[in-house]
Order: sequence, then C-alpha cells, then structure tokens
Amino acid sequence: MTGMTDIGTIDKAELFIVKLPLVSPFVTSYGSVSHRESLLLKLTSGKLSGWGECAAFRDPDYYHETIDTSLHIAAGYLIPRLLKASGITPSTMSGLFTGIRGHHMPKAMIENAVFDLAARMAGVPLFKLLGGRGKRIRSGISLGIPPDIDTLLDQIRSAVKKKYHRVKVKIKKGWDLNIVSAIRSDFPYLNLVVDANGDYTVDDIPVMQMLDKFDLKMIEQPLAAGDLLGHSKVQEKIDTPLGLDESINGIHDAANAVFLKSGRIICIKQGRVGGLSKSLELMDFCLKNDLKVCCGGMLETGIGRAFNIHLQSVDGFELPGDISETSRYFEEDIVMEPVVLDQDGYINLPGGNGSGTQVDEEKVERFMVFRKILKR
Ligand code: OSB
Ligand code: MG
Repeated sequence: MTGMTDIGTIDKAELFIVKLPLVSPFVTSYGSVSHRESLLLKLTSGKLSGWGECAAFRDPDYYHETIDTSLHIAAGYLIPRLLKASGITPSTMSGLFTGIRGHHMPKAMIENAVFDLAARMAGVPLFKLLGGRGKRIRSGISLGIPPDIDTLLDQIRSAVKKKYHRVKVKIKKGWDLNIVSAIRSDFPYLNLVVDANGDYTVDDIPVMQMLDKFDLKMIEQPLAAGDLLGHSKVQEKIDTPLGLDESINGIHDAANAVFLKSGRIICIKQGRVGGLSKSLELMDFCLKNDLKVCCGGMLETGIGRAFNIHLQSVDGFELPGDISETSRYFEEDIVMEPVVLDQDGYINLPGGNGSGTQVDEEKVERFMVFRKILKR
C-alpha cells in the first residue's frame, strides 16, 4: 500500500478561507451560525492536486480549536514540515507531526489532502485506501433549534419524505421533553436521536430519565465534554445509549469512556480526532470494546463532506450518522456535484479517483475571504 500511495514531495500548499451562507441559521444549545466559514487546503505535486477541509469553526463554542488556531498551526508548523518532506504517504503523516501537540483539526485537513492526492496519483477512489468496499452509505440529518415546534415538525416531515435514515434534533434545557413528546406523537417509529452539546449536568438525571421513555436511539453529549464521569452516572440510570461527541478526541478518551461506562456510542468526527487514519484506529478500538460508532459531520462544504462519506463507507460504521444532502445547508457549494439522497435515502460514493469531488475553483475565489500560498 505504501508504495502505491507514495506522492513524493509537495510543490505548493495553498490555504483558503471561504465563507458560505447557510440556507438558514444553525442553532444549538451553545449558539447560532448563519455562515459556514471553512479553512481549505490545496496541495499540488507535479500536475495533480489534492484538497482538504478543516473541521474548525470561526468561534471556539462547539470545540476549542478554531479557524485561526488551525491556520496558525498549519501555516506556521505543519505545512513547513510537509513541504520539506519527501516520500510522503498518508501513513507518514502522524510521524511528520510528532512533537506538535493537539491541533487535530489542521492535522486532519492536511492528512485528508494527502490522502486525496495519493489516491488520485494511484488512480483509485479514496475508499480503497481506507479499506472500504465503496458501498452506498446511510444518511442522517441534524436539525437545529427552530423558532417553534411546528417548524421542527415540518422539517422532520420533509426529512421523512426524503427517506433520511436518522433524524437528530438539537435539544437544550427547557427545549427537550416538550419537543421529544411532540415528535413522538407525530412520528412514533422515527429513528430519532437528540444532541444536547453539553447543556446538562448530573443534576439533570431526572430529565434524562424522562427522555428515556421516548425510544430515542441515542442521547448525544448531554453533559460537558470533559465530564466522562458524569456521563457514566447518567448512563447507569437510563437505558437509552449515550453518545459521546465532543468528549472524544482519540483512543485515550474512548478507553476512559469504556472503563467508566460513560456511553455506548462514539460519534467519530474525523477532523476532531486527527484524520482518517486516526478515525479508523478509533473505530477498531471502539468495536473491540463493544462501543458502536457513527460518523459525525461539521457542516462541511462538499470537500469535507466527501471525506466523511468515504469514511462512513468502511465496514464498522453501521449506524447512520450526520451525513446529509448538500442542500440541507447550502444553496451554493464549492464543488461541482452536490451530495443527494437516492430513492431509498442512501448516499452514493462520489465517482472518480481520490475523494471524487471536483472543486469549483471559481466558486472558491468568489467565496474566499483569505488566501496564503506556501512553496517548497
Ligand atoms: O454536535 O454534532 C454536533 C454541527 C456543528 C457542530 C456540532 C454538531 C453539528 C451537527 C451537524 O450536529 C452535523 C452536520 O450535519 O454536519
Ligand atoms: Mg454532537
């Protein structure tokens, strides 16, 4: 595999920040966003290029890494090392980053772009390098907190019509039992999960016990990211599986969660855990330890969305995750082909080599708010 994926050296690294309007603001327990600002990377070697997208947001509200911290680390530390390296392959990335602690999101962006480039050079679709079989993936939609319950019920109705395999609704204190019971009376059999983004504490165990009566497939991140002990106290009291999202930065956190019995599902967001290779290692660890995994999303443009799709196509990601149609978030995207659901609600892998997406560079220019070029 290593021989097949050797891309030699990188001639040029271009960083971009684009700012795309969302079709409607995305509201969670921690705040609201009306645009997706994304840090992008284009790596060029000879005649071929690979792209990556950083999962970080503008603000440190969902997670402590931001676009600016990622840009700082990528341009100041990681990319200079990459430009000096030779014999580059996706699997040499973690060695290349040795000694630079944390900052999973820019590391993942670079690793993704190297994977894309390596697969394009080898003339294979990305899933082959990940050990996948290229099967279509199950879809999931994540619905933010709307102005009123009727709006949410309408959104769920359209999601069900499209055949989404799973609906996730954001909850927060005081916007929980009321909406879940309203949803359940209209959609008793819906594959429904809720995500609190850490809005509760162990004092809210009574609320969790009431939510437990609604056949939710998962309660995602009810407590703060660092509170694995608290999650274990909640999990002990309810049957609904807890899902850990923000809490999990890698295998060490998952091992702590296993020991403490903090939950039963790990939401793997490849940006947050440091890339595709780290995600696959984490998935193996979880499955060996009786944790299920689902593939999370970060409101990615078509670039990052494609990597998530390839990742979820690997055997092991049996639960539907966060991957939705492009039109769920964007009227205009920066890639040529939008992600759409098929008639059964599945998402097909993009065709072609690498991530399979073709970046619309005119659109990148149009939505660009920052650019930096680094050369070998
Ligand atoms: O907690 O899963 C989350 C989006 C941004 C930040 C955090 C989360 C989310 C989502 C949506 O739930 C995921 C997606 O549709 O890409
Ligand atoms: Mg979440």
